[in-house]
Amino acid sequence: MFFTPRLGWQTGTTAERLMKMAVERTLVLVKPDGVQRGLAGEIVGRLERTGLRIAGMKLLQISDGLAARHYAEHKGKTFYPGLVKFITSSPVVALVMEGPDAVKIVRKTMGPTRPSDAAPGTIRGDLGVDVGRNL
Ligand code: 3AN
Repeated sequence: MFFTPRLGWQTGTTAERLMKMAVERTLVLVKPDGVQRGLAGEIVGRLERTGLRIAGMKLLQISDGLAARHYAEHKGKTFYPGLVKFITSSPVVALVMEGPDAVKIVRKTMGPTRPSDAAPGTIRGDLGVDVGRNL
């Protein structure tokens, strides 16, 4: 027997397949624009309705140091200073979503980084404004 919130109790070969699937955890930040626009509940709700489990969640003021570590891969890019300034400008909602294939499921639910590339039905496709304010 194997349980996931997405699929419920599974037995037999399905359970064996699920047990072999890595249960992943992924960090999600609802950025300052999402919190200020009053969309935190909507975004968390959409992620929760995928069937993934909220393993942790808190309202967090990101420091310059934490922003630098989190966005280290973008250091040197033209948008980096603006990105750090924006992410540290007011609180974010930080959450950890957990479940089989959590990384892929969260990415699909959020949509691509650029809202103009994001399909309707995704968080960014429905609610995102531009790449610098993509929730
Ligand atoms: P995602 O948020 O989809 O995981 P990342 O990690 O590649 O995307 O980028 C982090 C953040 O950097 C994005 N959420 C976005 O706000 C900003 N960003 C990424 N690419 C650009 C860009 N070309 N111009 C401006 N901001 C960008």
